[in-house]
Amino acid sequence: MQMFCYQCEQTTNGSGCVDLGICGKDPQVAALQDLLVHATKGISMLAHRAAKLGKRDAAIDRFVIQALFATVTNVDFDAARLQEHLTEAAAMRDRARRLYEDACKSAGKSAETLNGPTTWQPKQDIDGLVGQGRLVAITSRRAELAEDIVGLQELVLYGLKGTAAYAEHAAVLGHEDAEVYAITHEALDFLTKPQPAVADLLAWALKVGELNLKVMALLYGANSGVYGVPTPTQVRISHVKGKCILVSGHDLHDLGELLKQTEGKGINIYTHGEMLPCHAYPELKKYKHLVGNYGGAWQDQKREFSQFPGAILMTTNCIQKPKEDYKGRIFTTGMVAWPGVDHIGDNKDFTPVIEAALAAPGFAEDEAEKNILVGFGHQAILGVADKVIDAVKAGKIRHFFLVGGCDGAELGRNYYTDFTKQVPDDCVILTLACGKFRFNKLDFGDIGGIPRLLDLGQCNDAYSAIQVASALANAFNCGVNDLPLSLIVSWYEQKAVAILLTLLHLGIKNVRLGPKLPAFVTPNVLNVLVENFNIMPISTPEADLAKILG
Ligand code: SF4
Ligand code: SF3
Repeated sequence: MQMFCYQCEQTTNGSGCVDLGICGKDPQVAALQDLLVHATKGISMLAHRAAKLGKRDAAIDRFVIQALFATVTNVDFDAARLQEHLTEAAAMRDRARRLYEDACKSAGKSAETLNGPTTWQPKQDIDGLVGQGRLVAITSRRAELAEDIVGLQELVLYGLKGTAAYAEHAAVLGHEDAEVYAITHEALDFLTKPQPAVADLLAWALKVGELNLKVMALLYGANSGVYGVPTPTQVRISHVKGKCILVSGHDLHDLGELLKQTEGKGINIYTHGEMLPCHAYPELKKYKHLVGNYGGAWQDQKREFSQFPGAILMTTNCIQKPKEDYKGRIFTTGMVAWPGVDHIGDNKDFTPVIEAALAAPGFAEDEAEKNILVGFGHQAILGVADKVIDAVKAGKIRHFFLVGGCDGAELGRNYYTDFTKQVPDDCVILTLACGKFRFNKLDFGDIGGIPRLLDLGQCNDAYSAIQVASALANAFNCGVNDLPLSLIVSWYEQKAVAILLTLLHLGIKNVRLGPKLPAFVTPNVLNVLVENFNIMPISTPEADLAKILG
């Protein structure tokens, strides 16, 4: 059986995974995910029309973002769980139909006759669902539509998927926004149009960027509202003696709940990957047993999880096929799933994780203490804005580089390490997301007390980067594109796509993107992006630095 997926950077041969995903997604799971996206479009066609008549339903809204999140790269590899989502999708679609029909009745209008994804009826077994999924895969549209159109449809969809993941993280903390759901439904409805125009697709791509900005702000409000404003914090990156749990992903709520449930149990909690910034949040760092950060970015997990002598909890994405030696002590929660791996449900009872940690040996002794500094969200940076602005005016800071985004396994990603090493001493590096693990343990020193490497946080804290850039532009009375600031972005999955669309929505130009350009961006679409935004691929650190710094 074959599949087609080109939604992430590591896609096979830079064109598409057809036999098996490099990520480990097989054709069966690929078809189920394609069907889930299709089903979600059907729900949104109805929910969008109901919303226009003033009716919404919280369960439908939430389901749609969860379903999109489940199809993000490295999230859900479990066919049985995807089957459950599909069964629920059919029920949600019926609920959305009733919502729309009731809304029509109240408004004295007759309901439109809708076809396509609104009429889908799920087959009863996985094989049947897989067959349905294959009929609605990207390949079915590729047979009918121009490659540019399909690529742009996917650009919009992938942006929505990334945005949905952030919206879900905010929602679990009780922060939701009806407009976010309304725009998501409208965008998914738009994606069902049979012959969309290129101009409309491009406009929707930017609109999804705008939506993502709103959602990242919502998530920043949720994270800092519940756990306090991040402040600069030293984080231990060497282990200490004792039993241990490693928490990976982006979900602060999961970490917060686990910290509560493990308090006084003699278990140390370590952050992994995108959880690193959590050490800067007052209501998380107050727990003494949140002892440090372990390991690097997601693609190193097989080696690092093998060596970690405790339990492991995956909260968002970037799970890889677990090795047998830790399969019994790794757990998933939220939208993440791997067949055969224990899943912690929405009640967030982490007892099995705690038991696995107690049964594992733990670290036998303390490792020599080593620390790194995190916690430079925009509120921390803007707290010393005067100092930063004075340093720029005095010529002590020549240039800012935002070097951030996702990490991945390819050799070409050494570019980001080499680039930061070659950034001259009178320049400041801002970073965010898991790409930072390529260089965040290097010593960059400081400029008059301002650290040369400022870690803004998770990928969603691109929101903070945007706030810092806007504040600097205000202070220097210029536009963001006129600042001595260059963006060197690495991408891997769909959250990075959402952030890229946000940057384009804001009119930010000259982004250098790597390690490779997205396979779904066709040459014609790339030309449009180059003309309007001067987006460009990375070349070599030497050449890029020379060009930027003149
Ligand atoms: Fe391939 Fe990436 Fe799709 Fe996985 S998510 S199947 S690696 S393109
Ligand atoms: Fe990393 Fe997966 Fe994208 Fe949040 S954790 S940035 S790759």
